[in-house]
Amino acid sequence: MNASAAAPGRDPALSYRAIFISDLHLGTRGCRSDFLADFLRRVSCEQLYLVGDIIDGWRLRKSWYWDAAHDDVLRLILQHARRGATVTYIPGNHDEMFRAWLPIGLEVAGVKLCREAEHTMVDGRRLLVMHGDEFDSVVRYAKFLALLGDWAYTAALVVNRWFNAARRRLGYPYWSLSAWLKRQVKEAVKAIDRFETALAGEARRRGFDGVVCGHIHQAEMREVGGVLYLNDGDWVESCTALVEHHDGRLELIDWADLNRLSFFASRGALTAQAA
Ligand SMILES: [Mn+2]
Repeated sequence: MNASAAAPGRDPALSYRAIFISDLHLGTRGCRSDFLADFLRRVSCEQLYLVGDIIDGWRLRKSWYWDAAHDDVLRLILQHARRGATVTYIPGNHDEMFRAWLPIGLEVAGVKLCREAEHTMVDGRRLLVMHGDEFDSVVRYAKFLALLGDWAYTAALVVNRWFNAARRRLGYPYWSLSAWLKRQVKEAVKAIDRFETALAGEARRRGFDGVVCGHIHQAEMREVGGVLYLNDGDWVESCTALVEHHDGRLELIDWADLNRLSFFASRGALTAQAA
């Protein structure tokens, strides 16, 4: 069954058995909803997994950003469901308000809400599908710290500019932000490694052949301790999706790179052209 492949606008070369996307962060300015809508418009699939942080609820409470492309994304996801794709929505930590609905087994407009899912590949291998924040001790044990982290990152860059302007006036040398960032990157690499090891370990313990997750905005496809570690990335810092081809091949798709889309391109340019 693959009726959606014949639908107008769909590219037959972009027909997949399964598509995994996460960390869209709809409702924020950071979401590349224009690129995402382009992706969702052109692909077709039998199974679509939304692996968390789809709608950004934390920010939703403070500020809210929504444009036509954000509407398109929701409309296109529902369209995939209507055309026969099995759509599974696994809430993440930014859309954890949906986790309250998990016990009743909610299904809305063909979109099924689950805490985690199991995906069986065409060759029979079983993948555990989860967002992954369960293994992020900072987010899990101190939401306050995580919120602060988010805010602090943006603030740090602004502060640095003022800080160095003041230092210059007082005759002090420039305090290197790049050195500081390098230290942060080193720590981040270590954190990513711990995250990957934890997720792969969970899959192995529970007898799965691999794990599909998101959360850390770092697309990856590799073997960790004998199981597959598959991270589908994000649609904020990069525009990536994990797909399973009809023949069972797994692939990480970098949509911006594949289509030579520029992150500096103005929003709406793509939407206008596709409309
Ligand atoms: Mn997350």
